[in-house]
Amino acid sequence: MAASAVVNGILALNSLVPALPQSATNGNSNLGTLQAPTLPLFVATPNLPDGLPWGTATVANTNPYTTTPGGGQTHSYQFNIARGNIQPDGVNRSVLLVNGEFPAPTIEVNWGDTISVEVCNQITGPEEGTALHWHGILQTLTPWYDGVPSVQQCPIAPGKCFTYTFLADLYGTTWYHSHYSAQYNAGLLGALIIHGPKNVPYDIDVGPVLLTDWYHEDYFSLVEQTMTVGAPPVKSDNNLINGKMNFDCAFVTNGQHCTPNAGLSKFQFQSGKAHRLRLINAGSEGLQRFTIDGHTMTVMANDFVPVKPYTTDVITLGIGQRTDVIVQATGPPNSSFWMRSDIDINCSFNSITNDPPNGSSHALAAIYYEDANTNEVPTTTATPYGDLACANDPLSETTPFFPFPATSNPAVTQEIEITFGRNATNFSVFSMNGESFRANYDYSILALANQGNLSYPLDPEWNVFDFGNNASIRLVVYNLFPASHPMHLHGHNFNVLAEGTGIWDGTITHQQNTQRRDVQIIRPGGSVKAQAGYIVLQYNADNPGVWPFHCHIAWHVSAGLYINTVESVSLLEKRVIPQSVQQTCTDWGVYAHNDVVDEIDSGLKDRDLGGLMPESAKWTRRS
Ligand SMILES: *[C@@H]1O[C@H](CO)[C@@H](O)[C@H](O)[C@H]1NC(C)=O
Ligand SMILES: *[C@@H]1O[C@H](CO)[C@@H](O)[C@H](O)[C@H]1NC(C)=O
Ligand SMILES: *[C@@H]1O[C@H](CO)[C@@H](O)[C@H](O)[C@H]1NC(C)=O
Ligand SMILES: *[C@@H]1O[C@H](CO)[C@@H](O)[C@H](O)[C@H]1NC(C)=O
Ligand SMILES: *[C@@H]1O[C@H](CO)[C@@H](O)[C@H](O)[C@H]1NC(C)=O
Ligand SMILES: *[C@@H]1O[C@H](CO)[C@@H](O)[C@H](O)[C@H]1NC(C)=O
Ligand SMILES: *[C@@H]1O[C@H](CO)[C@@H](O)[C@H](O)[C@H]1NC(C)=O
Ligand SMILES: *[C@@H]1O[C@H](CO)[C@@H](O)[C@H](O)[C@H]1NC(C)=O
Ligand SMILES: [Cu+2]
Repeated sequence: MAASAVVNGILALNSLVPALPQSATNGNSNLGTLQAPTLPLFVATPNLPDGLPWGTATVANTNPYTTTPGGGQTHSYQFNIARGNIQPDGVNRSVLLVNGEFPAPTIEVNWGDTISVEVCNQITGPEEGTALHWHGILQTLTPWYDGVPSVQQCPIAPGKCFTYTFLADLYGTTWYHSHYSAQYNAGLLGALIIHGPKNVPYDIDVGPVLLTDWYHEDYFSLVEQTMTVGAPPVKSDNNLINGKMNFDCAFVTNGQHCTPNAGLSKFQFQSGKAHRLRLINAGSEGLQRFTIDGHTMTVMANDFVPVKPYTTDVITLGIGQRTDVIVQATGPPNSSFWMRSDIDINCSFNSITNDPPNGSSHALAAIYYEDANTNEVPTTTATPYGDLACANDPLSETTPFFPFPATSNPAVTQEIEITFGRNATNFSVFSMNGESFRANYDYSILALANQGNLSYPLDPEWNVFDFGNNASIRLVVYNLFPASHPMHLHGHNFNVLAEGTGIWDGTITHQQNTQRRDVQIIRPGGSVKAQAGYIVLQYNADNPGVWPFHCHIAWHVSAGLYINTVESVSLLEKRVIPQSVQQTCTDWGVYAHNDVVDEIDSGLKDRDLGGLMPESAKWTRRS
């Protein structure tokens, strides 16, 4: 088959009957099929006002950072993580699945509910540690359930289970993923939906639309490639919507079994109705540009922050970012349209870049109105969006519904420079203020901080920024690297005071009501500060804990683009860490003593200390 035939063929196929069954492409998941239900899936709590835990709270009248509705339910989940072989785009590869599903199961709760997830590590052949992070959840009062190994827990050892229990403290759209090395690249990611007050009316909640760049190699090889001086950059092989896409089998490079026209995701629209789509960039590197042929989109929230609605043709999402949009179904009842998401190859790397329409950087899914034949191939044309910067939409476009002004005199201002280079033994690494992060899985920095210990000998590579008891923190970040980075802070929605290129001149956009979110893209920069990309972020120290601040590109964080911020340390010292969290370190210590752990990236290093620390030095429970 000619190289171009299959992928070009997506647009020239006679029908969209998938060549593979859903079980072959996505295991037990029904996402991406017309059988995937709209949301909500559950009935609201009956004995509460309006059946809703948040009663009369609205987006505009309630400060979500100080208020969470009481009386919520607890939703319990059991997650078994194991290896599997699936063909999401027709190419057979080994992946990591939760309960046999790719994407992993959608978690769906109400604001104020408690989420309890028992995670069992059943990864074998070979074994690996794991840990799940609940992106954007504040974890106020439960900083030990944030899920970053070596920071708030030790990895969940093979054969062990660990239960995360935390409050759904904000509402909107997010996701969860492994935070162990670049493991989520192998498929360990899923949507997390928290229903709350609505700032824009709509009829149908279509649910998550996960946009993920996709790779045919295993993540460990890709991390090795990332860290090898002189090696070409890691490039994605395809781009998926809800875990599905076709691939041109002529481009398979390593002999994997490949089936053409494996099957695209399909969505159902009702003519005349308003649809909510929850867009999530859950990929490893690619910056996504999302469009729907023949439709505009109304933005209602960015990350967990509801915003005054604005209409656009194209949504830009860096890794980790979410945008909730309303799409008015203006087409006739028998119509069908292409949904598209493009990895912007000016900002990201894809292995097949002779586009359009060949490029595997272009994800497609079909939207069928109620009377359309759901196997027909849409014939609509793409919405053009011109030359866009490797950046988020201008800050001036975004106005959060609930204003949360940032103080003009933060207690501490920390400047941070992002650079790229090689370390003393010739591996490629990213650094923040000259230091590249390296984890040590035998420790939890949170547990040490809880004991008042922020003076450990390994301090430099743990990249700890101890902000003591400062009440507000401003981060002025400069990027001296020629690609953008989606920068993510755990435990907070930060105010985004400014972003741009050059030296920040002190100007703040919408000072009384800046954009807030939990990931913000910093622009590419030149190699000197005067030509750097910058972002200026600020947040109040109202959440005692150890909170990572890092680039969300899997390859960059693996290469050390990561710091730990210690917040409100004297309050942190008063917290009592649950015994089960301590147990992860005991179990990991036993496992790492007996097994050789492959060590390569920032998240996998098990530093040689001349033997492991005695157990007592690792964990002392503070009472
Ligand atoms: C599609 O790819 C083939 C093979 O690389 C190439 O010959 C052709 O020009 C491409 N078509 C477009 C439209 O880019
Ligand atoms: C996928 O690869 C695995 C492991 O090599 C193999 O066991 C399985 O049969 C393959 N599946 C297909 C459809 O080729
Ligand atoms: C949809 O219905 C219109 C009006 O009846 C008709 O003109 C058109 O051909 C139909 N389109 C399809 C794809 O069936
Ligand atoms: C990529 O850059 C080229 C050259 O500047 C430009 O023509 C093109 O529109 C850009 N693509 C996007 C998606 O911005
Ligand atoms: C350089 O990075 C590699 C890969 O992370 C690591 O194995 C090595 O120990 C580092 N070298 C130094 C001197 O830190
Ligand atoms: C690192 O590479 C440089 C040249 O690229 C070489 O001069 C130097 O000896 C290497 N260092 C180590 C520790 O291998
Ligand atoms: C802090 O913790 C490290 C690592 O366990 C240990 O080596 C060091 O002695 C501790 N410092 C104090 C003051 O307890
Ligand atoms: C504020 O943070 C700085 C470090 O950035 C630290 O030196 C200082 O002691 C902190 N102040 C308080 C009151 O904790
Ligand atoms: Cu980055």
